[in-house]
Formats: sequence, C-alpha cells, structure tokens
Amino acid sequence: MDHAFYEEKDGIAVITFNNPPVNGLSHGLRKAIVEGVDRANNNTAIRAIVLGGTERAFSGGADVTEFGTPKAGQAPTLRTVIEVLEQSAKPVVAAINGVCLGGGLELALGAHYRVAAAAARVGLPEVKLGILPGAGGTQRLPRVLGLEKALNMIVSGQVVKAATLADSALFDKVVEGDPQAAAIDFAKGLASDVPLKRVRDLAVSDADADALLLNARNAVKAGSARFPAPAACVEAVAASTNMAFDDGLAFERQQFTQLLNSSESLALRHVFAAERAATKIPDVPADTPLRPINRVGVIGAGTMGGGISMNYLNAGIPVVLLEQKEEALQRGVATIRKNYENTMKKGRITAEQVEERMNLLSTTLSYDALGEVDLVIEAVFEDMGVKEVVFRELDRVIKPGAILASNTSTLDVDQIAAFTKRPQDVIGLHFFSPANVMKLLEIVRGAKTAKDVLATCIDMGKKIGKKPVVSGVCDGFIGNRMLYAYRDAADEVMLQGAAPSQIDRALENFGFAMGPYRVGDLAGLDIGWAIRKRKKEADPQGYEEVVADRLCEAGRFGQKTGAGWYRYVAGDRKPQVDPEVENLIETFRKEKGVTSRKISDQEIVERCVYALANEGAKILEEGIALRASDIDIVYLNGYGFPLHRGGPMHYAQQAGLFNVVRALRQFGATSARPQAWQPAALLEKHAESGDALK
Ligand code: T1G
Repeated sequence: MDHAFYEEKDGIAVITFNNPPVNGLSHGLRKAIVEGVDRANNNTAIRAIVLGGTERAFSGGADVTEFGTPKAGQAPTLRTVIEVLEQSAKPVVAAINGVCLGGGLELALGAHYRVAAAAARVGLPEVKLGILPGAGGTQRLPRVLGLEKALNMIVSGQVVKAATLADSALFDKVVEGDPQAAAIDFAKGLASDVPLKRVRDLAVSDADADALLLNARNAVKAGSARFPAPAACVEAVAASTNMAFDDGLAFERQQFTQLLNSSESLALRHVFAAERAATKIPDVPADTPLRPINRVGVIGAGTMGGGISMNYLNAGIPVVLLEQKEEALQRGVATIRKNYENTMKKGRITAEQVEERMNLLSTTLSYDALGEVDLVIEAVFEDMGVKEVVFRELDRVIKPGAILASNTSTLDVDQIAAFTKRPQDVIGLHFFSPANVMKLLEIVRGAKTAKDVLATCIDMGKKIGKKPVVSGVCDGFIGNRMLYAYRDAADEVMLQGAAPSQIDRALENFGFAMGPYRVGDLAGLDIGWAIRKRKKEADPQGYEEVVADRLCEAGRFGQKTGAGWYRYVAGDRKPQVDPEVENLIETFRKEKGVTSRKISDQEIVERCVYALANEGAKILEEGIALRASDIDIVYLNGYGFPLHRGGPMHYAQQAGLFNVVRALRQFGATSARPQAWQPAALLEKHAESGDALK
C-alpha cells in the first residue's frame, strides 16, 4: 500500500498521507514523508512542498498500533521526520483538515507554515495515554501559542477547533474551505528569497513564567501519585522557557521514555485499545445494516426509567414514557426536568436545551401508545413474573422490526425473550445507575438475538455516549457476577480477622473510589438482604448465613438507618467505626469456630482483586465475554476499578498470571470455601504457557 501519494503541479509538490483510518504515523508513513520531501528537494522545478491528509484526519498522531513494537522506534523516527521538514531547503506547508493530534500536530509544527480548516481539531492529547508529546510538542507549541495556552493544552490534553487559535502563530492561515487548495495557493505566494520560518527559532513568550509554572505544578500535584504524566508535562514545557531548544528536546525525550514504560501509561493505552475493541463482534460484520431508531419507548418512570429516558432525549430522540399510574408518571417527569434544571444551573446546558429535551418526552398509561416506537426498554421491578407480563404486552403492541430490550441486571434474557413470538428482536440493555451518568452499558446478547439487533444496539449505545460491552447470558452477566466474587472475597477476609474499615481502606488505597462496606452502607444493606432471604426460603438447608444478615436483623441497613457496617452521626455521611459491629463480627467468628488473625493490606487487595480476575477468567472461558479487555471496560466503567490499574484482567496480567494462580491456590488452602478459590482453567493454562489472556 502507498503510505502517501506524491504529485507535482505548478511547481508545488503535494504529499498526501494515506494510512487509514486516521493517518497514524506508522513506520511506512514516516518513511513515505521523508522520501517525498527528499524527492521534492532534489527537483529544481519544485518551489515548495505541501503536506496533507484526508478530510477526516491530517493525522491522529503516532500510530498507537505500533506502540510496544520494534516498529515504533524504527528509523525514520517521528523526531527525524520533523527535523527533515524543518531542515528542508524548500518551504514546507502543512494543510490541516479533520483531526491533527499528538504526533500529527508535532509534525505540522515541524513544517515552516500551517494552513488549517477552521473546523479542524488540534491538540496534544498524549497525557490521556499517560505519556507526553515526545516529538518536540512541549518545546514547539509554547513557541507559537505562548507558555500559558500551550501549558493548558498539553497538561489537559484538550482538543480545540483551529478557528479558536486563528490569531496565534500556530497557523499562518485558517480557512473555511479546503485547506489543501489554500495551502497550495499559499505556497505559490511564498517569495523564494525570504528565510524559512522555523518554529524552533522562535522565543517562548513567558511574561510571568515562574508564576504560571508554579500554579501548574500545584494544580497537578494532587493527582500525580496515580498519574505522573501531567506533572512531567509541566516540567517538559518549563524546559522550553529555561533551556536551549535542543536541550529542551533532550529533556522532553527523557521524560517521554520514562512515562512510556510506566504502569499507568500501559494501563491507559490498554484502555484506549480496549474501548475500541469492545464494539467489534467477530460474527457481526462492521457493515451490518442497522435498524432505524427514531422513537424510543421506556417502561417504568422510576430512577432507572427516568435516567434511561434522558440518554435518548439528550441525543435528540423522542421518548414515550409509560407507567401504570398517573402520579408515578408525573413524579418521573418532574424528576427528569429537575435533573435537567440542575445541569443547567451548573452551566452545562441552556434553558432552551432543557425545553427541547422535555418537549421530546411524552407519557402514557397505555401500552397501545407504543405502536410506533423502534426500540422499547423496560425498567420495571426485577422480578421474572413482572417481566413476563410486560413482555407479553410488548409483544402484542410493538410494531414488527422494533427492538424489545430489558434493563434487567441479572435475569435470564433468553427466558424473557421466550415470553414473545420474536426472540430475535429481544436483547438486554443493562444500564447502571444513575443511567444518564454512568458510561457502562452491558448489552446482553440472547441466544436468539438477531445480529442486526445487536449491531443496532451497539451503534445506538455509542450514539448516546455509552461504552458498550457485549455480554452473554448468565447470572449477573459480566460485572455483577464479578462483584459477587469480590464481595465474597472481602467477607471471607473479614471473617478471618480484618475489620470492614481495614478492608475498605486497603482497597481505597489500591484505588477503588469506595471500599465494599462503605458501598454497602451507601446502597443499603436491605437490598442484598431481600435477595438472600429469598434464597434462604428457597433452600433453608443450603443457605449459609453471613455477617450482613446479623446487621440487617438488627435494623442496621446502612446510611439510611444511621448505622450499618459503620455508624453515622446525626446525618453525617462520614462513616464511624462502630465497636458494636466489631463485637458482632467477633461473635460470628466464634460461632463459626474461626480464630481471627492479623491480615496485611496487601493480602486483602490480592484476595479481592484476584477473585475478580479469576471470575473474569471463568466468564471468558464460558464465552460470556468476548475478550479479557471487555471485562476490564466493564469493571472500570461500572464498578469504580481504578483507571491507572487498567482493569482487573490487565492488572492480573501485569502482576503475572503465574503469581495470581499461585496466590489463589494459597487462599484456597486456608479457606472454608476452597472451591471459590479454584483458579479458572483458562487462568491456569495461561499461567503455564506465559501467553497473555486475550
Ligand atoms: N494511531 C493509529 N490508529 C488510531 C489512532 C492513532 N493515533 N487514533 C485512532 N486510531 C484508530 C482507532 O484505534 C480506531 O481503529 C479508528 O482509528 C477510529 O478511532 C510522539 C507518541 C483520532 C480523535 O492520542 O483521539 O502521538 O477500531 O473510534 O471517534 O507525541 O481515535 O477502527 O480499528 O476513536 O473518530 C496521540 C488518539 C498518540 C489520538 C478519532 N494521539 N485517537 O476518533 O474514532 S501518541 C492520540 C483519538 C503520540 C507523539 C505521541 C481518536 C480520534 P478501529 P475512533 P473517532
């Protein structure tokens, strides 16, 4: 494949990049650019050189698919390519359209001139991958934007429209039309006797550099323990103000190399690829025709139904909200409006947008009003009997070809599909509360779910700003099933001697936003208790009592009752360790014949996180999840797993699967539930082979 097209017209050489989808600066493309520039410089008929990409992308930056492979460092490196542009005897003009990001912008900064489409989007988002601009961006951008603007762009990784920087020295021209045509005209207008303008020769305007850098250093300090990149960005940009250009480049390179090999960057790059991989379904072609979704029906105007409705209203899609009683409907609608008004008060939407969205919402008490919806989502009580009534009604009224979705969080989607005559149109859309905020959307594929239904729901999931992950049918799908294992592991380590507060603290130090016992008190212990009581009624002999039962029997449901695992003083949500709970646990231990022992924070973290990875491996080997990285996306976006750890599966692989399997076996050897610690066969296989879990 030609990685770039070279053509000459009217004394101008035009090099057009060709590395779809976004002109990642692969080895092939880097080589083609240097060859093109050399060819133009060796042709006396050529006066200037124009570099261009496609309407979608000038370049999305270094080719992320090459990261970690030998090719990434293969000559010509991106820095060499940029030097070739800068040292070119003939003027080089970058014609910027679409995205111009990371190494793409650094490349453009190596050109002598830059002509951009007003709508082009430019930025140095490397910090979001846990690295920093490693091809001169931290040294050149301040020279054309000034210290403050460059510092903000590089530390935040924000991407802005070229039009907003039209007055800066970054661009020589910003046009509404085709930037390549404008660049060619610009190149033709260049006088041949004017010395070439090189960004490296400019000075950084740093009126109050010290103050700016001090503020920036303070601003990044809080997060630097988990994410070192922002602080490194500040120091690299600081070098542009107090070092000679080449020394600044060398300093930037040293900082870049350090970050590239950091666990945080490995995690962030893993997540970048994982999010994009998750929507690729091996047996569903990317060009599968989608079913049109122009109107959505939502059954249930409670917290979930209201949040779900907002996702579609936000995307400009009309919603028909159905409830059984008028007052429930009105309450639901009022909650949606209040939610929008709160968002408006924070300045994130305008009053007009509130009304626009509310005008797209209609309500009904009758299923017959759903005849025109293309997608209906039920968010009713989590009980199979209730689901059956709803789906039989939906089967009666919903038009052929529409999609019937359940928001169930654990029930069997195949059983739900069987309540209809169209199981191929039935799917699970598991939103997470608050449904209009949480990014994760578990899309549960039934045995009979049609491929175009799945493709349509994935596409629509992305359109409403979710991170879709496809799950098979099992109890708890991917996330909740892993959550059960995580909580059981925490309960076991509590039974063996760790206090709930120690467990919470250990996991919060690991990076979870909140430990399992604080989460329990927040959500309400009575919810889990109700499920366990149903299990106990169904199987009194087989039921195994847990400490939480004792708390609930004592009326300790968590924050809502002022006491749960912790005590809450007079409405203060701050958890206080409660000796009563410690005694209750100790009594429970004695009844179970357990002598408590001192347990390290490290063991707590390993037990809970490896239990997650082990359950994830079982989910993977059963085919419930398509790939290990999907499981990471679920747990990062739905369950507060710390981003800088990359997800439970990534974390386990970084820890070494051999070590994980060895630890699981050790935990099992001293457990009252040895089978719970049995390593998944897939985990053992990969621990043996050393191959990564895919
Ligand atoms: N290289 C290769 N492929 C890339 C890519 C890149 N830089 N960016 C995206 N893709 C692929 C992506 O994997 C997906 O592939 C397809 O393009 C569409 O992506 C030295 C070292 C460019 C704004 O951080 O922000 O330069 O799934 O689904 O919503 O300083 O992708 O189709 O097979 O996201 O239109 C810095 C990262 C790199 C930009 C497009 N650059 N990319 O968004 O589509 S580090 C970035 C993005 C660097 C230098 C350093 C977005 C996008 P597939 P997409 P999109």
